[in-house]
Amino acid sequence: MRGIFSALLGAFDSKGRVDEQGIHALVRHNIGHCRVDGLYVNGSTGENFLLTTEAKKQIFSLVHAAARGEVSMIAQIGSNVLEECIELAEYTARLGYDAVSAVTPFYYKLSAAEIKGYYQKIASASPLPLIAYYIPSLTGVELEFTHIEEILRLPNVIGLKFTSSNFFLLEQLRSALPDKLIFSGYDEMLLSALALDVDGAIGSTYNVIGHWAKHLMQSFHMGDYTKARKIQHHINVVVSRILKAGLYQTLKEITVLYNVPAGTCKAPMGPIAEIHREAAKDITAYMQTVENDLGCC
Ligand code: MN9
Repeated sequence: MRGIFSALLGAFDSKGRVDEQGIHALVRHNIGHCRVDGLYVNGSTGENFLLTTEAKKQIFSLVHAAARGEVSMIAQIGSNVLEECIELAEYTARLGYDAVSAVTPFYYKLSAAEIKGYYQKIASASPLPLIAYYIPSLTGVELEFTHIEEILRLPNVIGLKFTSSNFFLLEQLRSALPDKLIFSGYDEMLLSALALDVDGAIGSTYNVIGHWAKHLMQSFHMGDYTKARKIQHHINVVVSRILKAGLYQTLKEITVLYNVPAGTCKAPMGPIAEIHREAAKDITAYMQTVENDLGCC
């Protein structure tokens, strides 16, 4: 449960139905081409918060079958509905996932004690160990150091997916909790997070450049910081172009150029349009020049 994990993209048809072939192809591309160490399934990148419980189960099952036990698997089961969290934790445990992860509950302004109670209820009911998912930019939920620390010290909570640029907070958490797994969530900050001794990273761009992130991590651990900075720079060029055109649509369109039919996004997210297709072509050409230059990927 260390290293580079893709926050797996979802694959849907124009009616919003799960695209089974697309999911299968995405999983194989992540494992075969991007060589990721693991998959983080039904997170933000998987459009999880637009899905019915049935669609979530369908994706958990399809992804698990396509991965054939070759990589570590984390199931994001967090939701504002505690009964659903527990049902999905039990479901993914039966499928054979390695861990579950749960986003902080959002929308209602819950107190820190209520959020801790949410994690306590999931962790005590879940057959699988739990990784808390902190992403204040999307949930609007900001937690203080002591509150996150208390959550991570709950029984059966083994780690944190930290998608925040608050590296003051990240350093405090790492120092206080040396035995917990901490995954960095912003792909553009991977090198900075490695300097604070994270155990790995979970990100959306790893669906297309996970192999770059793996190479960055190896360079960092071998002490080649010049190389690590160079790879981070290339990752950041890709990230900024993808963000400018539209994150999930552009990522899917890049995978299409690698013969992965990742379908479209699920409404109310917009479909893939010309702007994403043009950006994908331009980014893929850039990726190829980088890979020739690095001679590594
Ligand atoms: O899983 C991802 N966050 C979201 C983490 O999708 C909201 C990141 O990988 C970002 O997409 C990426 C670009 O900012 O770092």
